[in-house]
Amino acid sequence: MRKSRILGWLGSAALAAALAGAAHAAGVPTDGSIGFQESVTPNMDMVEKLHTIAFVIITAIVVLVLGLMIFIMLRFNEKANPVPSKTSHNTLLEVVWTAAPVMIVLFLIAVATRPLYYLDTIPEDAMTVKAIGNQWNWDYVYPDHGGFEFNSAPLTIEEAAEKNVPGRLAVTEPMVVPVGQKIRVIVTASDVLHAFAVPAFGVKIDAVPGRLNETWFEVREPGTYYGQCSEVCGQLHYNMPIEVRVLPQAEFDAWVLEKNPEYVKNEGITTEARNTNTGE
Ligand SMILES: [Cu+2]
Repeated sequence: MRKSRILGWLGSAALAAALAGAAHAAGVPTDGSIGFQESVTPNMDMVEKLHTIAFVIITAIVVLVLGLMIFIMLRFNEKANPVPSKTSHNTLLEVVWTAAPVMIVLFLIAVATRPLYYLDTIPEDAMTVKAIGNQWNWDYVYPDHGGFEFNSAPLTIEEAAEKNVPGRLAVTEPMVVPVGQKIRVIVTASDVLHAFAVPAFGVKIDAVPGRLNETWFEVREPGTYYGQCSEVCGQLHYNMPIEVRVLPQAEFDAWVLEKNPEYVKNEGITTEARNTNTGE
């Protein structure tokens, strides 16, 4: 009975793996899926590529070490090898097992440097949104659009079901950004440690009280993308979602107009206008 249950589990895992590619909707986790959410930013593309390289290397190491262990257990156990040799050194072997890991680490450093630098360098023409973590919701501030701000709190499971949006992920008012534009997110917290994380964007950064962290992304596809606070921050940490709505520029401008009519009237809202205003 136990065997059939294990076989059943293996079968469903294999099926889930096979379906994983197709089953992934952008921006939302799906039941039974394996691997990352579909990437919608160059940032996540890089993270994914690096992960694949490291994963291949890790798998090869695991297979090699496991194979060696099994070989040694079979070949050199007391029964198969009653009189052990007294060998204590092998210069060639020692050089190889020192040099090989060093080469692997150097290779990983070589392939990781460019993505790390890319993810860490905020483009100068990025639009800024500030995200402030609170126990247990987020505040968003738009300093480039007159500094309006609003709170983004989780919906209850009932409210989410009523609106037909994902529970524990959808919020009262999402962060909104334009598609195809570089977005700098300045992240901080008002009380304890939180973390701002959106898997489809390849973004995850700590929100630390009294300190500003920053990250950035540029989304290719309009849509709604979900993330969660990713630093254990207290009793309701499990229900501190992040929802980002990515809109075409015109719709984003209309949203800004709705949020801050005064600013739009006085200063205009296009990126060009903003850059002229700030003298960039
Ligand atoms: Cu939190």
